[in-house]
Amino acid sequence: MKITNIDVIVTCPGRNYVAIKIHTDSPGLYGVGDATLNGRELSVAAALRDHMIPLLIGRDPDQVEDIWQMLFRGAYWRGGPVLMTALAAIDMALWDIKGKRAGMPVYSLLGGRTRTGALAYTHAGGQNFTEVEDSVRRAIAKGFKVVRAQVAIPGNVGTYGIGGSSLAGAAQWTNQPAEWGDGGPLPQVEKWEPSAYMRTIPALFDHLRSTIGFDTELFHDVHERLTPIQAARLGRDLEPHRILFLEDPIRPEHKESFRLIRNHTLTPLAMGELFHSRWDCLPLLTEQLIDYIRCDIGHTGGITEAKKIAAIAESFHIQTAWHGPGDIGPATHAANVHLDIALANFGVQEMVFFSDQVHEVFPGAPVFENGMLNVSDAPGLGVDIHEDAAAKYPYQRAYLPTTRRADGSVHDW
Ligand code: KDG
Ligand code: MG
Repeated sequence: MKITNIDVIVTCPGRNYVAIKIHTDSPGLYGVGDATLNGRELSVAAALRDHMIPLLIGRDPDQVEDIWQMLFRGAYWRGGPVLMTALAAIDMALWDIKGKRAGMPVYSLLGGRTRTGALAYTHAGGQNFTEVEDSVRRAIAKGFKVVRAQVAIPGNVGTYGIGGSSLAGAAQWTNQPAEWGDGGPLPQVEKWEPSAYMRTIPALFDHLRSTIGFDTELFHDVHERLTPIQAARLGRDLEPHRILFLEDPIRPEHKESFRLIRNHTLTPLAMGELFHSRWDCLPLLTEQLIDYIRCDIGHTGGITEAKKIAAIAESFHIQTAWHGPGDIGPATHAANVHLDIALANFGVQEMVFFSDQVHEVFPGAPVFENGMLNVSDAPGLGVDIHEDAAAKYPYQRAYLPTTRRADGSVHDW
């Protein structure tokens, strides 16, 4: 069997997505992959079209590992979000083809089902503690057993994640207008200061635990904004609230900084959405510095790399919590769930409810029921792409917000 051609499809059904379709010389057999990198969509599309796709025409789509190695090591230049997102898309589409050829869902190829579904979490947020409490209660009423909680920080502008909306395509960060440059909208600029944040988050969880109780798992995403000692302090202050984990407490570059946090708190830690390979994860896994590894499969080279990361994590008692926001496409969400229901050391899965427009373009996303996500038994990943529908929604340039401190200096968003 041979790869005959690969389409790159850029579409904006509410937000931008990039998808690929790998065609084969077997009539009607193709694979679908997600190549979406929020705010850098066209860079990934160019890497695919200009550099990777020409290398793949005529190759045997069965050779997933060999193609992965060729595109990663064989290219000499390797790693980083753009190339690893492009590689992930190809990898996912090849697994999709493999499953369709075998007549099996991808989770069967990964070893088969180990659980009835993937425990899922959603996002709750609000301007104040009561709004967050209401948002958590709505999530519980929908069936969620695990909820992430974020609240507006007094004095800050445009706090991350407080929209509380898990509807992909909904503008999640609309509390500040985007600036306009000559070429169209530029990023929103948010303002963030640590001391109010450090006081507010433990108070939020005081409120939530005293109103909601301890039966629902709650946790918080710091979004890489603290220094290690601030993160250690926050982790310690949150110990009485028994959160599931503190997500992404520090920026991703110096992994060994987690030693300091770990030495000071029993609050479980999660990290990974800004990692791009298993080597980024290694120090955190081998030194047992975190409890949940939450790489984005769509930015880390796909299923082939994720199963290796999960295997290393399993050896060190670390569970998976793959990144699953609205800014990655349904094929990555499906890949997440295929892994979740096959892996021994799955922990929890982030999810969103896609809009009708997204379902129109990409039918077959995982389904949420009773607190869990599941995929169908359709062969492959189970996600398709309707090109006619995609063509109705042309790409629109968009940026993630940026963050500055009160003195105007750049901080991590
Ligand atoms: O594009 C950025 C988002 O993927 C990220 O902000 C979402 O932190 C995130 C999360 O945990 O879902
Ligand atoms: Mg996050």
